Amino acid sequence: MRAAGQTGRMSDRPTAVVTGASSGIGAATARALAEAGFHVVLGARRVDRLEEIAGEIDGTALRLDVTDKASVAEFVAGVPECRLLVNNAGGAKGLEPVAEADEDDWRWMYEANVIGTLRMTQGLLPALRASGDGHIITVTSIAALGPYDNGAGYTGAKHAQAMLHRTLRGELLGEPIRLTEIAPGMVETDFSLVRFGGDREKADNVYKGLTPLSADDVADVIAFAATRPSHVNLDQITLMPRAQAGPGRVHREP
Ligand code: 8X3
Repeated sequence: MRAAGQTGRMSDRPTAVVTGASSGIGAATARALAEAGFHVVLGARRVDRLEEIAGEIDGTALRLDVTDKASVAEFVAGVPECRLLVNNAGGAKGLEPVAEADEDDWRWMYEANVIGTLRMTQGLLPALRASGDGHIITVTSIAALGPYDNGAGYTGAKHAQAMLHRTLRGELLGEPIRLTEIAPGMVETDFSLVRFGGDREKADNVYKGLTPLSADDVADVIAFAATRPSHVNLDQITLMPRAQAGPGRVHREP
């Protein structure tokens, strides 16, 4: 991999910001990027978890709630330099048909996935520009590629997040900023536990009878995209377990 070397004020290493870094794909990405030579600024609400990971990888832990405008402003003020932004924070709540969908769940999904990505991107764009070699990686989902039954709140939010990200590819053309969308399928993290409001059995059933992706599998791909030469833009990467052919299309061993 290309060594990610450039001098910055926060560290001798280039700075990467990872949102939602206290667990799952975010935590694994923070570790993988540190391994690739970045100084990682980890953002999430659970600061104790962040500090643990930051301690392991010589990174920086900063409290961040992407659904709160003031929290994002405070976070951004603590990041004077940034070469890479990984928009990872977000998630799903609920899995109901539209007829029964919960308005508060939908509101949260739009706030976390869409407005959160908008705020982080707006906040760090000046620093990404100033780096002279910026990169925005947004973790969307296969839910950003088409609809699936009972998923309209999440697929709608992920489509909107993806449109924000993909629109930037054109708007920033000519500037030294790359854009990569990562669209994972089934990844075994807290994702389903959050989606089902803490129902462990329901969450475990999602991954039963197949080998899902791990957070590390996704983090590997993110680190790969981040360490290509500056003129190489990986626009969109979709990754799923071998046993998955699309949303809800899986092969399970008995
Ligand atoms: C998670 C993948 O298929 O549950 O983003 O929507 S899926």
